[in-house]
Amino acid sequence: MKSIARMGLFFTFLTSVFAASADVSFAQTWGTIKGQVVFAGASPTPEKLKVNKDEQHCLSKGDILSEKFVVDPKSKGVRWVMVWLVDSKNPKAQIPIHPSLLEVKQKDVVLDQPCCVYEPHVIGMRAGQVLLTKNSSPVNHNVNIISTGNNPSQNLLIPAGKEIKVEGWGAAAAPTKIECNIHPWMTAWVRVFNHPYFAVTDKDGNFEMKNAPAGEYNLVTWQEEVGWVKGGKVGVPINIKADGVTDAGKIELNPAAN
Ligand SMILES: [Cu+2]
Repeated sequence: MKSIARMGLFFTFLTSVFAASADVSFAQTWGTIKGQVVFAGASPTPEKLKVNKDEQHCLSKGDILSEKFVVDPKSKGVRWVMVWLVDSKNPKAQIPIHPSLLEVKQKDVVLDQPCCVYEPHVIGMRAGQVLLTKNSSPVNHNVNIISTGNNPSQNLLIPAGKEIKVEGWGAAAAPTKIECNIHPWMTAWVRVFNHPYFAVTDKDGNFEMKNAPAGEYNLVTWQEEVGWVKGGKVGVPINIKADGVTDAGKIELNPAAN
């Protein structure tokens, strides 16, 4: 008799839990965010890097240019800037994730080095994804992964045509830097998130995030040379509209201001 009463209580509890979670999912709406990171002042002339190793291969597609500031002279857009959402009150809090994005469908994120430059130069990853470090070139490279905290720190030699999977990535406040010790001009950056609302700007400085939670959030912007671009590590407020596009506008990157 006692156990039946207990079971009854348990079912009442379960029903209320399901009702509560159904309410939450019903209330949550989603929208798209877009924006553009633009360079303040005159576009910098891309610096030609000193290539003094494996020149025949490394320079086979022309000079290698610095990726510290990749600015499109026409649009003023800055490439390789990382933009992401955080909770507006607590930057470390988990933010709601759209049901279609809960599962991480793509397991591997590729970092290649086809011609003495890491491609892509900046990577955003979700916790649990695997960094597939590839060397599709005819010369040896290494991938020196430098993380703080619990993320991987290892120096891997990747022979020509080979690849190595690097696992064990969790969300981290600090970026991971990647260097090649054979070709010291090669660098790449990785940031890892516990949600899918991050983007790396394209050649015109544009970014977009789809199915983001509607409501008050903060938008954080980071670039390898200047660091925090606007609002520091807590970012600036953004009110994400439901069922539409919220334009974050132009975010100015001004190296002189940092
Ligand atoms: Cu290399």
